[in-house]
Amino acid sequence: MASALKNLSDFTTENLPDVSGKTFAIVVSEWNTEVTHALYSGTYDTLLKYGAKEENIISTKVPGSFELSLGAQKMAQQSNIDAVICLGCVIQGETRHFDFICQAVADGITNVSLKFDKPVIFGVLTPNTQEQAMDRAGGKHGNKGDEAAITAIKMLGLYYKNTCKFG
Ligand code: DLZ
Repeated sequence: MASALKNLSDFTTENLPDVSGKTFAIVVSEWNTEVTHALYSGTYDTLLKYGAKEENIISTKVPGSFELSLGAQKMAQQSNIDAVICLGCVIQGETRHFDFICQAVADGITNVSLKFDKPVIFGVLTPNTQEQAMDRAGGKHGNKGDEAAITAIKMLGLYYKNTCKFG
């Protein structure tokens, strides 16, 4: 399984752009709060660790992951916001809600990102169980919130650097 090979909190941090003047919005789903709060802590701390300023991080809640797209749109349309990070956790259940919500939020977030030409990051866990969720929200597989923060920072590099070194 991929998660056995890769920890969500392991990433390369070479050549990160300077984000000390960039503004981040974090949109957090209230469903599965224990998980989403842990994701939020990971995101917030990682943003600070890699150069973002506390005063440049805006946080807002939405009721569930389905609402993340609209929350992201409200943030992305503000000209002072440079990147948006969406955090949620949809646990596989016996209803078809899982498929509808996951598809909707993935499509919605992608659309917002393309429409506003800004990084809008998919920090949504889609595990089978609560235990798997916690393993990825600061547990044995790291924290998807950390990964979401570093992804936002790396994507901002696309806008502010025009060269890229591989290898
Ligand atoms: C309804 C629902 C269900 C069944 N499961 C989850 C979930 O696991 N994670 C999550 O973030 N939200 C869930 N929701 C709520 C929906 O995202 C949404 O808030 C409601 O359908 C109202 O639009």
